[in-house]
Amino acid sequence: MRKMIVGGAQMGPIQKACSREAVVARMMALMTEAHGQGVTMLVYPELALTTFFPRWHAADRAEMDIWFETEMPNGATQPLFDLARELGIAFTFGFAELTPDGHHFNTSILTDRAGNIVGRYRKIHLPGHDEYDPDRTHQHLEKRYFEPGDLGFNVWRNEGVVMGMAICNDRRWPETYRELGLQGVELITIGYNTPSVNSQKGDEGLRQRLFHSDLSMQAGAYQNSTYVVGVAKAGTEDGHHLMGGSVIVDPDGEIIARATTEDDELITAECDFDRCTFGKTTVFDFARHRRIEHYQRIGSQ
Ligand code: ING
Repeated sequence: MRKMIVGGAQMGPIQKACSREAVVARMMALMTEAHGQGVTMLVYPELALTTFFPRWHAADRAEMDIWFETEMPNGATQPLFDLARELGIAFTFGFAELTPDGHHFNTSILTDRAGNIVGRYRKIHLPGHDEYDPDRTHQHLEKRYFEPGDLGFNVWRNEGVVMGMAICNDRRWPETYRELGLQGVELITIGYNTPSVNSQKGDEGLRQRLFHSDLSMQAGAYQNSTYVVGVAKAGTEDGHHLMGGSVIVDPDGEIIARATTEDDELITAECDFDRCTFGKTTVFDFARHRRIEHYQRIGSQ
């Protein structure tokens, strides 16, 4: 019986003026609350340490390097790793990564319950555009400030569970889930920062945005018989609204926990990872049922 209480640490807005230290203090408060509820695996949002800076255009991209971390853990985040070790909580969180050789990624790391980093993922599906777009009401310049991830989709056996990571826009692409599903994933963590107002189509509204977010994660969970935990950074950052809607989805695609606010909010659910086995050995027994000779091969249109 592999049961674990999993937590989603939704975070409210982070203003441009907010320091890393103040943000980490909020993350530690959520971790302490999670400990009180028996959580041993905690999921934080995408770009959890800073405001969602890709909404801003900078002519000189190097101006945005202030939002990036050059090492992890570092001075600002070490207290979070120390607390996790003390409380015995594994966690994932997203941050902007600047590598020693000058590459920029939208990154997420995974730790074990002793605070050791056991996995790293760099966001592969970057939405938006790379040059200022005057036709948009809101800029979404992830393609300007990040390179597509170069590590692929991987899983790690962590605390007895096969875990994988994705980030935000990745959750809208079925390939994300299937690449992890083919590796036997049982828990997919997905932090996100999703603007509630579309910068292209007329405002399809928050309701449909939340629907598409749930739809994507519920389908991915069901079709790969895995838990999926989607965790928002939410609320209004310097006048720009990000939707909430953090959820925990079970291997049948059912939502078993959902945030109700747009602030720092902990959601939890008891996850029994042996429940992933049924789907993987029946309806979604990939070896028995998939017919890859009929599927699109890499490189073909
Ligand atoms: N944000 C958004 C996301 O995929 C977006 C971008 C919003 C795409 C709405 C399509 C529709 O949730 C990030 N950071 O990827």
